[in-house]
Amino acid sequence: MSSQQQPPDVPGQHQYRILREADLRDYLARLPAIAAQLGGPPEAWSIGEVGDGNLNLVFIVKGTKGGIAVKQALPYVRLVGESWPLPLSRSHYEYRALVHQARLAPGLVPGILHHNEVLALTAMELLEPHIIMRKGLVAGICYPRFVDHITTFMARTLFLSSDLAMPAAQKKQDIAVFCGNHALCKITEDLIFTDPYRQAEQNHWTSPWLDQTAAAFRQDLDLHVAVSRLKLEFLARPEALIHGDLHTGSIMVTESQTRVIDPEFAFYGPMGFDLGAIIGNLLMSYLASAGHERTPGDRRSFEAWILQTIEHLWAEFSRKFVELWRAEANGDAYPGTLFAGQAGAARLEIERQSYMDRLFRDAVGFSAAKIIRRILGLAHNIDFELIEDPKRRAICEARSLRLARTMMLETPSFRTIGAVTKAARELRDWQPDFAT
Ligand code: SR1
Ligand code: MG
Repeated sequence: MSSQQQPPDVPGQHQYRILREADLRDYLARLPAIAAQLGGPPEAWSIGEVGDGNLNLVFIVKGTKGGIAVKQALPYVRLVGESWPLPLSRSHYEYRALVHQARLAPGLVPGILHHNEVLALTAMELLEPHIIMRKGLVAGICYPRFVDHITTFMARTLFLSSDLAMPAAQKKQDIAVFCGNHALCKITEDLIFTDPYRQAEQNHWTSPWLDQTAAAFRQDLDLHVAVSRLKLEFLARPEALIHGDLHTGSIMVTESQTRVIDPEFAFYGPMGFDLGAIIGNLLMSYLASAGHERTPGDRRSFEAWILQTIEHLWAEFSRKFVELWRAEANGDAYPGTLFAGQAGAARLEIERQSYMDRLFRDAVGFSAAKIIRRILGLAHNIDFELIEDPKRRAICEARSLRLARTMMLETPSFRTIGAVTKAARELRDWQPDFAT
């Protein structure tokens, strides 16, 4: 990684500017290692802006020898425009998080080639032929290695940045490194934990079919209490360095490889938020699937795979996390001296199970919040948006909202991941009133 290697001094280099393609070509041409990796004369490089996310520019640059991806933060939210300014510093936090994750979970994040703080720009390994996982799931593709990879990523990044693994002083220093990323946290605090439950200008949903449900969610005080408790967890529990936006659009896959991208929302927060993001997004993929059927039942085997994936995901995460706890408990939590001898070891093992049960409940609650925001809030997902017939889409969304509401209000009744998949399976063919 050559973040130190900056291009030779040229006018304007020390100022942020939004890079256009020609500008980027000149910039990259002045970075010898990158120019060599691309190969051929810079005039022959192909450069295309391919970003389809909500916040940034993403370029793919290809030369005669190879390609790279370049991400540049915009000073505003791309989805909304210049009326919603957003600090460029998110690029700094994303870079720090990528470095950290590469150390804790090697091979599961893209390699960094270059970072420029002023331009809020990072050049990365081009992931090819990987695709955004969400796109693959919409197409009904199964990913047999995904569970193993994502559970390794989550168990290692979460456990190894927690008080179970890190001495308190070191962890507090790390919290400080990321605590300036509060503007990105605020997006989550508003868009996930607040706006879907109140009148907010940018909320939207599949109208008119979901009008009543959206209104009911705005009146439902039990739901407001439940989501506010989750928000408080998000605000006040710096448990581990979380990715902060770990949905299926932040993962690139092939059948045999998985890479987690885009950790610009990273900060020290509750572990259950990352787990809930993955589980909630897989649940949406499952309940959106009926909307993508070309003939009735033609996606049943994909749907069975998704539910199995959700079950394996929790089981494997939990197994790997506890294994790390047994082997690498170098933190200040649960001091070994308090759990000496056979009796101590046995008691600690029981405590590990109760810790995992609490983490599971957190994940169930956060999953529900992630589902609700994608259907009633500002930023939706293609799992539902690509279902062209709006009534058909609304039926899939209504099933998901019903599941999410139950998960949020009756979290402790979901004692196992099997209870979650069972509830989702039972809603697969449920017909809301407006369906008939
Ligand atoms: C205004 S940003 C909306 C969403 O895009 C990102 O991917 C995050 O999920 C954020 O909540
Ligand atoms: Mg993103």
